[in-house]
Amino acid sequence: PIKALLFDLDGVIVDTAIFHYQAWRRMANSLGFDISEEFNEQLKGVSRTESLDIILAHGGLTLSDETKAELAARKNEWYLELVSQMTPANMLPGVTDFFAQVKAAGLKSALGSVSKNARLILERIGMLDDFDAIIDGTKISRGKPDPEVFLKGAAELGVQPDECVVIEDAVAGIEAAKRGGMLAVGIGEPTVLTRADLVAGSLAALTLNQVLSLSVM
Ligand code: B16
Ligand code: MG
Repeated sequence: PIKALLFDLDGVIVDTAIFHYQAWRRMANSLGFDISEEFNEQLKGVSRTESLDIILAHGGLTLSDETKAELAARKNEWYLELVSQMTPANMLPGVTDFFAQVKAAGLKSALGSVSKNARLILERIGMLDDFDAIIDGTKISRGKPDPEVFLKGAAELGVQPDECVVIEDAVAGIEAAKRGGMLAVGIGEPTVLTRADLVAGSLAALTLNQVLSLSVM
């Protein structure tokens, strides 16, 4: 039986991808090249340092570790300027209602995000107390598609991986769930999230019953 739901943050609960994109774009522009919104897709669910490597490769730049650390810090400052303006209005459609269903059903919930800013974002949108466990970028050493973030979530909740459903918008995140032996619900396009057990356009288009029926299929 399904005992717990593990939620990704960016793309499932809030749309911070647009802020990451704006901050990375500002950094790329400062180095003399540009990145498109389409290019930004591959950065979803990928850690800050890995994202920087992908962007620098795109711009054809090889930089020292010291310079890269400076760039990552500067990007994060620009990103946090945008995050500081967030309010509960930045929650994606359907989040509040879906969490009410999860609570009413007596299921556990955890956050599984590779972001080091996850707690700050949850605080901004008033959801810091809504999770039984929070696993973020400060608690893991490997980003998605490694299953570490979700396996730690299951362990902290005291449930087995096969009792968990991961809700994710990124290809890397669905892959992480599958490698961890968990069911996966994709938020996005079925043509993109091909490995998900079920795909919905948003949490507003998903019911808890649909998720729970995955375990008897
Ligand atoms: P930070 P998630 C991920 O969050 C984002 O999707 C990804 O674009 C970002 O680079 C990563 O967090 C690290 O974020 O720079 O704040 O530590 O989707 O796992 O919730
Ligand atoms: Mg995500």
